[in-house]
Amino acid sequence: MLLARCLEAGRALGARLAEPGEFTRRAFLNDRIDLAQAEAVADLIDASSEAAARSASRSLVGEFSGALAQLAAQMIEARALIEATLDFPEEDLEQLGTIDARDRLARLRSAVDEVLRRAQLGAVLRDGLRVALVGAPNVGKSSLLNALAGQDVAIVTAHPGTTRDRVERSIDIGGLILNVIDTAGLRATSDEVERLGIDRTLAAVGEADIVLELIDASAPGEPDALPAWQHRIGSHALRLIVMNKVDLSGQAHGLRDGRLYLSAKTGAGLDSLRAELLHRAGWDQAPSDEGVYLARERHLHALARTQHHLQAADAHLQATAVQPELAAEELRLAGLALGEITGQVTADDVLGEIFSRFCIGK
Ligand SMILES: Nc1nc2c(ncn2[C@@H]2O[C@H](COP(=O)(O)OP(=O)(O)OP(=O)(O)O)[C@@H](O)[C@H]2O)c(=O)[nH]1
Ligand SMILES: [Mg+2]
Repeated sequence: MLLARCLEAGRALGARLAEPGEFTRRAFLNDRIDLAQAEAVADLIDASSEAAARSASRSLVGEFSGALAQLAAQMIEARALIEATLDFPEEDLEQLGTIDARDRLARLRSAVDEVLRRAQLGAVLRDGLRVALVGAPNVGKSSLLNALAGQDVAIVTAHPGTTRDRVERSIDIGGLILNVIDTAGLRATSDEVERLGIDRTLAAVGEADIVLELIDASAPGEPDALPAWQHRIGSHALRLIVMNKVDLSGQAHGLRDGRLYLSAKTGAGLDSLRAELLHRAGWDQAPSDEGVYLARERHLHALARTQHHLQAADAHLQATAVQPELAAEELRLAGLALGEITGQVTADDVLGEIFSRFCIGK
């Protein structure tokens, strides 16, 4: 109440409420921070895990921007070298320059690769991965969700067809956020509610980054024919078969022949599943969140375009058809693509889009 009165009094005196992200935007427009740092402010506020928060604060102090600045400087050097051969087109100088430039380009490209790799890991850290639990009724999907979450999130019963709505829970495993989606078991059914649930399952499969296909290891033979669902899996998605209920089947738990054997009931094999998920996400190659850039989709696209132009530049320096002027132009375009990340060259509408997602007062 008091706060509202204060605001009212302020407004009566001519003040206005700040727009979303207005303070950060001003810092950016006054060159105190670059765009990647400005985005890191929002990422820090929204961070969904401790690792994400640590990574965002490192971007905020300029770690990501510093790596980009180094790439930009190398790019300018390479371009200067190539342009020099244009000014002095004597035969040997051109040859020498081309060899040196290709060398530099190769180094530059692997440096961009490395930044892109860290940014891709960071994108996972930022947004998490969507994991869908899919399988026939009663195989233990809800039990597995509960076991991973460490609490009873979804209803478990011995009755097939228990889950109808999709149940979602965000779970932190070793700093990686998994949005695990439990779904209705797949089977042919005449029950309308269950059928609607199955439609949701199919939608969840389409959105997933990782599909865990559960099979009851204690039930002999394959389950009855499930409705076709495999074609719903996205092209980028990973698929892992999980054999559940090993406490009943008597099999050992762990990873074998690409299948993960576990018991959602006793918890045996859960650690192997977590380790495998981290591995599949590429997360075990990152020694820690250190050196991972909390990148956004926008950054990944810009880096991919940078990479594309560098590749084109290299093609123009190939011995059979050396065209240094085209190579220099590609390097210039690569620099522009990279500059979009830090906001050296960014259209106003992109800025509007970025800052409008901030909360007011930041
Ligand atoms: N012994 C044993 N029982 C399990 C295990 N996992 C699940 N169950 C039992 O299997 C039954 C079905 O488990 P749910 O987790 O509800 O299975 P669901 O796949 O979600 O089933 P729907 O929601 O009907 O599709 C329950 O009685 C569970 O207690 C396991 O690893 N071992
Ligand atoms: Mg269930």
